[in-house]
Amino acid sequence: MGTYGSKLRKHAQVLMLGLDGSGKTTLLYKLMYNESVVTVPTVGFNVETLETDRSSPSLTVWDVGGQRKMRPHWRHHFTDTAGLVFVVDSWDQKRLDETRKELHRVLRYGSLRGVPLVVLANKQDIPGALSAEELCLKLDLRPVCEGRAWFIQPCSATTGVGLEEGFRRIVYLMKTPLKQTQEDIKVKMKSKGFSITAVKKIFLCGR
Ligand SMILES: Nc1nc2c(ncn2[C@@H]2O[C@H](COP(=O)(O)OP(=O)(O)OP(=O)(O)O)[C@@H](O)[C@H]2O)c(=O)[nH]1
Ligand SMILES: [Mg+2]
Repeated sequence: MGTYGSKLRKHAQVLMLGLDGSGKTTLLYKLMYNESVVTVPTVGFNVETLETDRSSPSLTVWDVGGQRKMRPHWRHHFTDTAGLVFVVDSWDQKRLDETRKELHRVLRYGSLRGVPLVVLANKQDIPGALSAEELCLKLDLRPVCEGRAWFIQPCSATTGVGLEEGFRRIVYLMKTPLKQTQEDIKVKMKSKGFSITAVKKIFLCGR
């Protein structure tokens, strides 16, 4: 099943990174408890387990602080990462360049080679937020993700829209051989009846 497939057992580790303030902690707790929590910048990390359907591993999600001083610690979490979720503040265009640099830097690490990636285009509830398509271009996702299964998912940690789809997608990518194209994945998910409602039922039954 390839490099990342071998790491996919009963529990799979998903590493969630992104600049400070991108919304990682907010979305983790929205996903876990459907609650909007008041966050403080994460110093260190939060770790939570998300239950999935029986045919998929449960996810141990590591939410690591994104402040500048925290970023050198990101690499200590790379080993055993089966899936990477990178959260972007889609509204904050001033930090896009910094976002792109950090994402590209992470993807260059050898220990993350072939690890599937979902970029969460967060804060879509704010007027003026860039769309997933715009971010895809501005972050140079296509070239930097060559040789890796990846997807960009619009979402809002405030409303909860798109969060389950994003995590459902990382599970799917972790289970799917790399050679399947993004188009194949779309078709297959549709034929399996993975509608948003179905996702709600199957995924996160531990809620
Ligand atoms: N409008 C809006 N605000 C959001 C959203 N997600 C997060 N926020 C806000 O963004 C701020 C930062 O959110 P956090 O979840 O603490 O960000 P973080 O990525 O965990 O930041 P670090 O822990 O410093 O890495 C908070 O004020 C959140 O309420 C969103 O989808 N929409
Ligand atoms: Mg945080």
